[in-house]
Amino acid sequence: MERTLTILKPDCVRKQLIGAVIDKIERAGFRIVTMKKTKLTTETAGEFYAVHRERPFFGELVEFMSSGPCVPMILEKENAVADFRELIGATDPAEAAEGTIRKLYADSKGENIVHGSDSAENACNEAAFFFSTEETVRVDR
Ligand code: 3AN
Repeated sequence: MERTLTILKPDCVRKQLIGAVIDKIERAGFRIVTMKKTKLTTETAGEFYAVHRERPFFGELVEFMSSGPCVPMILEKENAVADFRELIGATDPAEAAEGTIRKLYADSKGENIVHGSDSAENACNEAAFFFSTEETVRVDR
């Protein structure tokens, strides 16, 4: 079993698509290990996306990610990282495959509904960013 970290981004929450997106996620065979609704500040959003600090869209990304509540979740499934990225589709919804979450619901590269970790190692670090070890372990007992 592998874990990945997703965030239902502020556009997903604003459009009242939390349920629709979770439905897609569960139907695709992912188990929700833990989840919560929270709100990033510009500081915490900047920390989460620190690898993109030098990119031209960093400011826009931080503004957007702190613009409203979001829903981070840890998901579990065999091959979770790669399978989840397939389920959400390309970063740019215009390039995302038919039936993917971003193709269905996203407006742009910036406002693209969901985040998905790009490696198992990053998934682990990103999970620790939002959830305590206690939270990720106790729910399974
Ligand atoms: P992904 O989330 O598909 O792994 P990355 O890692 O290339 O995409 O980008 C990280 C985040 O930065 C994306 N989720 C997206 O919201 C944002 N982003 C990427 N490219 C752009 C862009 N050209 N303009 C605005 N935001 C962008």
